[in-house]
Amino acid sequence: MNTSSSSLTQAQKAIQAARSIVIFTGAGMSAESGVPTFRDAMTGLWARFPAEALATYDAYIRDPELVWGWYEWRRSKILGTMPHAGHCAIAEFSQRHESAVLVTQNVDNLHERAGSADVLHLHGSLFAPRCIDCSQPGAFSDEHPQEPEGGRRIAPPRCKSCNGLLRPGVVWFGESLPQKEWQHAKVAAEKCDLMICIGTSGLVYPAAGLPATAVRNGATLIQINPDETPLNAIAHFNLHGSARNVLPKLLRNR
Ligand code: BJW
Ligand code: ZN
Repeated sequence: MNTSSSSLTQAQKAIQAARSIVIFTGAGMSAESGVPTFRDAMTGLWARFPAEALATYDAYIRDPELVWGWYEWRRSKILGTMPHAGHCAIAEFSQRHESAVLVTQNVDNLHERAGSADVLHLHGSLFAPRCIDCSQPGAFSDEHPQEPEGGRRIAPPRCKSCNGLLRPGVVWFGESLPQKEWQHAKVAAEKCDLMICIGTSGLVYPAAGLPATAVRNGATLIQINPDETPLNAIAHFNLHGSARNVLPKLLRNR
């Protein structure tokens, strides 16, 4: 971690003084568990396929087997990972600060597996497929699929009610965010006096607007990221380091 100990201490003091906290996470939160981010060069999930080829409804309708197979590969990869010390630090912190709101863009379930409850998933979940026609939820078996690196073509399962195609329960480009979660997150960002933003490139809207909303309403913004992002310009504390290294130190009980 190349965060100076003085900025870490100052950020800890800001957290101690805060009454209403939002923790906002992106793909970098799960990177050290072994889940690839989206935009990191070479390792990013879209290094081989452009986003439009996979993460849109049109792409799914054009080639359901390609898209479903890619998501099954990602689900199998995530099932083989574990939450890290940063996920656990957030879960423990939330138990001590019951009013803290955890908002994630991640479609993995690593926050929940670390013990966090009431996680607001803005971009859905890889574990909640639904029917494209009647929206009825589908279900996966308890088996852990073993998929080849990068995925293979797999025909999507059919809906038990109407025989429509099941789709991944994620939010694709051009789709609205789940309204209940989005409203809750927006109000929490407007009302909080401190937001901790971890591992997001801050490029995908409307979620990327939450930190600016918080700052506009007077909140202190702490960013944890090894790289620069557009949020560097508005954050009060830029802790340059990884989620697994910085979070346990930043959130430890004292
Ligand atoms: C570490 C680390 C470590 C690494 N520790 N950190 C023009 C202007 C404004 C908006 C738009 C526009 N054109 C189109 C739009 C709208 C579009 C959008 O924002 N596009 C932009 C890309 C320009 N948004 C939408 O379409 C949204 N819907 C919407 O707007 O609805 C209204 C509407 C309706 C009808 C028509 C049009 C609009 C929906 C967005 C859905 C996003 N979905 C995805 C895919 C989910 C499914 C899947 O998983 O496949 O969600 S996109 C992808 O990006 C995923 C992520 O949640 C999201 C954000 O990415 P994130 O988390 O920031 O990850 P990365 O990879 O970008 O960054 C990782 C960061 O971690 C980096 O900074 C690293 O440095 C850091 N890091 N290791 C800490 N160890
Ligand atoms: Zn159906």
